[in-house]
Amino acid sequence: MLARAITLIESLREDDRLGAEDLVSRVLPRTGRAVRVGLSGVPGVGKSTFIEALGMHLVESGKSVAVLAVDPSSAATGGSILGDKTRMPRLAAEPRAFIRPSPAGGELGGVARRTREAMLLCEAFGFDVVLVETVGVGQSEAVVAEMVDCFVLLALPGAGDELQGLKRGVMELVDVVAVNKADGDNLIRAKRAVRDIKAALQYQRRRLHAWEPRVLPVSALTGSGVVDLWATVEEHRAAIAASGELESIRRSQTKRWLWSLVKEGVMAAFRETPEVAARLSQIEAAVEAGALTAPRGARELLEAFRARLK
Ligand SMILES: Nc1nc2c(ncn2[C@@H]2O[C@H](COP(=O)(O)OP(=O)(O)OP(=O)(O)O)[C@@H](O)[C@H]2O)c(=O)[nH]1
Ligand SMILES: [Mg+2]
Repeated sequence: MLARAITLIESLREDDRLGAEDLVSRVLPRTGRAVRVGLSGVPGVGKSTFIEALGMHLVESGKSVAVLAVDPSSAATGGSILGDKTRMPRLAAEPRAFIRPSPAGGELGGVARRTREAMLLCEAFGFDVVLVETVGVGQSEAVVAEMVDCFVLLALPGAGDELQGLKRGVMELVDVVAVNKADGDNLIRAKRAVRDIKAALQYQRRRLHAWEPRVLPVSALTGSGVVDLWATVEEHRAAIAASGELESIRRSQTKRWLWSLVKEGVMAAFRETPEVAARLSQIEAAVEAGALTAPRGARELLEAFRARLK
């Protein structure tokens, strides 16, 4: 039923839209209790393996967990729904777990259009924890950080900052950095990476009053550090709940949700306006060819759009 509900809210069909809106409004009063965790990292860092380990730990401690994995198959990085399912074989077989891969849909650098709504449905269905997995490409980390309580970045031992997706903008969003693959020959390098990332985080403005970002080594493969990581997420949650920041974060997230839907609707209306549609490809081509400047091209299209609104 949950899978079908998510399919409904993800539907692009015009005649599904009202039903989807209705469903979201009706489940909304039943949401808000789950712990919402975002998980990101470069391809191959071990997100799927880690979620399997963390998910099993949660299930074994009596919690139910929903995983919303954004399928990057359409992005340049490769990967696939099947790949993810086969990397979470134990969790996929757990009755208290739900795994939902969603196509990234080419928008927002790898986050499904309706991940936020899917997350709310999972909460309404009673899941204690919702994990949103996304590949760290484009704007996806920011988009995910904007819909969760706690944002966890998986990093690799010993890779350069650029390789890690440790872009400045991303480091400002993290609540917890987990240096994965801290096992075998990697152990020493992982410890060094933990130290380096901690040092880098010290020079950065604190985003929350009640929480200073933590860095810890984990191994999705052996399971070491997974329990500590979850304890850290719970500590984070308790701290921001006590400071009132959980409440304020969620309020501002709801406002951004409104705006993202408005933007989406305005863009759709823009493209669907006949006067715009009729000139769009010509203007795009002219701008590409350098025959028309981008500001002029944009103005022409926006004037056509505004004229229609009057
Ligand atoms: N040694 C070691 N290998 C790991 C660990 N976690 C994952 N791996 C391996 O790293 C590879 C990539 O792991 P995935 O879990 O598929 O990584 P991912 O981040 O989900 O990758 P994408 O879905 O492609 O973005 C696999 O071969 C894993 O077995 C770990 O803790 N230690
Ligand atoms: Mg994966």
